[in-house]
Amino acid sequence: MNNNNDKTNYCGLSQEQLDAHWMPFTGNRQFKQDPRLIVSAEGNYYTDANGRKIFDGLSGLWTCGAGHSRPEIVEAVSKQVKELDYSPAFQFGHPKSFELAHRITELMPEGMNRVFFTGSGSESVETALKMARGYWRKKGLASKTRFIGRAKGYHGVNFGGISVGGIGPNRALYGQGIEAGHLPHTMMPENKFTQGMPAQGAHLADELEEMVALYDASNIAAVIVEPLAGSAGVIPPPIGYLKRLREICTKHNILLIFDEVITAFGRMGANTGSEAFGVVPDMMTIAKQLTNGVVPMGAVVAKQEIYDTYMETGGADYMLELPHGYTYSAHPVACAAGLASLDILAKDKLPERVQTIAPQFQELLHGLAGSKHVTDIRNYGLAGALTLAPNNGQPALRPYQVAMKCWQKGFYVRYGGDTIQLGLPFTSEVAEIDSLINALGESLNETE
Ligand code: PXG
Ligand code: PLP
Repeated sequence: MNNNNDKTNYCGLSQEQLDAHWMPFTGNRQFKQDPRLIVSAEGNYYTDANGRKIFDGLSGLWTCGAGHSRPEIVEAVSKQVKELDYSPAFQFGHPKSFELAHRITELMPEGMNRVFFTGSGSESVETALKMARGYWRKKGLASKTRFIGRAKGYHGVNFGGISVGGIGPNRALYGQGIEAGHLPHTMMPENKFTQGMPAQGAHLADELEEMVALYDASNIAAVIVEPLAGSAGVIPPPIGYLKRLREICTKHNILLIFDEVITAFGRMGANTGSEAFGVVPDMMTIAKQLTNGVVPMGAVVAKQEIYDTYMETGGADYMLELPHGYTYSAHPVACAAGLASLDILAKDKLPERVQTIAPQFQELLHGLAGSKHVTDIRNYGLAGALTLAPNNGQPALRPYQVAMKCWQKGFYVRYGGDTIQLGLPFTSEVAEIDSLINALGESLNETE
């Protein structure tokens, strides 16, 4: 039982209360011995239970790029809860979902103008995969069911997402998934310490031709990749790689899905990764930054032709064209948060701001190149990561130790696998980035 007279404040929580919550992607046993509790947030900072200010070096979980507790979003959400707290998602609508869908399409590449709302990134991925299979069936090509993902890919945690995903530990416990193949990842030893997009590696996209030879295009529904791989430790695409994937997909009549749950709405210094890297997919999954993390929400954005195919083959007009949807699809409170958050993105010109400060972030981050344990550094926009050398065969140990030291120094960074990840708020000042990198450098040096 925690004792509130201790120096450490656990907000009066008992061990029973701590144990009751089975926490996601968390070392539960370790956490509950010494909980790291956050009690409030404003701008680029959290306040922890001991009243310490902590710089938010990952914008929540890549969610809160515009900074925390933005008054515009708080007001929009409060007003919405009072006015319309919930309305049925199926067969009835409310005005804000249509407004938000249209606003999203204005930020998308041309032709990507149909938006299907979900409650998260994982739900967006499942939705996109189902839409792809259904699309081919409706085209009379029912054998096109297989998906191609990529090693190190993260597409959420549901069965479709882990099947196309390429992070072993996220799959190992769960048995048979859906039919998928995996392209090789693009992290090459010769690209170590590259600033921004690596020059080498476009040829890795040609592996898709090998997979087409193996499975046959008549059996492949879609390729799904993150334009920049986030969770696996910020892996920017090699120059020319995405364009090559696009060409091969087009040639073989395979849909290309960009999973932009992390990359959409500013982090790449553009409205989308698609815009930043100059390649247009057929479908895109989005979430996180859509509501600035305030209310859970995701979406799939599809090319009009995909939507039209469903409409044209939908039968009588009272029939459902796509038997799919979530209780919380287009939740009114999420829509209000989304509209306010996209207003801020435009009003404060956040993608431009990211573009402006990204070179300074890059320079400071790569200043860690000589630090203890660091074997690689990667970055693009306001996303960056370090790979650390394993300690006695334990790759995940040092990142955890380094992140804990950063936390003690007043900086929140993400640790996962053998990497430390940074996803700075778009509103970061260069002095804040400098302090964060200094704290990270000290923490690396203090770690065995
Ligand atoms: N696709 C991608 C590309 C993602 O990054 C998801 C799907 C799943 O979204 P939901 O909302 O279901 O979690 C994600 C989520 C990290 C980290 O630290 C990344 C994610 C989630 C939590 C932590 O890299 N990505
Ligand atoms: N399980 C049951 C028993 C349900 O009734 C529902 C929704 O009605 C779901 C799961 C799916 O929930 P959601 O629509 O929030 O994904």
